[in-house]
Amino acid sequence: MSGLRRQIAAGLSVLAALTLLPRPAAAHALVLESSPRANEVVTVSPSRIFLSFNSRIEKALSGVTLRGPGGRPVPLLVTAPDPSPNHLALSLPALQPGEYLVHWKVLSADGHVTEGAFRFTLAPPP
Ligand SMILES: [Cu+2]
Repeated sequence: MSGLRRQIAAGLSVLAALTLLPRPAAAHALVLESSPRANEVVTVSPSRIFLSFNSRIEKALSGVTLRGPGGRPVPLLVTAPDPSPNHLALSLPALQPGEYLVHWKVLSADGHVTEGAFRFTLAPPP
């Protein structure tokens, strides 16, 4: 092994050790609960999207987008702010049946940006 390779190998093992360290309890924001729930099939157009996180989030620097059937963006209406610092709630227009993708990206109180996505389906009328 050349000196450079040895240094790279040493660096990689330090990195590996760091990623194995336990994380602080105040972890970055993740969705604990949502409405609609991930992969839920709803029969009535939901009036809003609600996300509950495991920590407080910076709402001004956080956002949610919604894509509907065919990947078309769905406008999310400005709604009365949810008073909880852990919650995001957005009003929805009436939705057409089909599959929807909710994508959220938030800045949590610990300074980390996290993002995630989940789907729900609005079933066609019977
Ligand atoms: Cu974090």
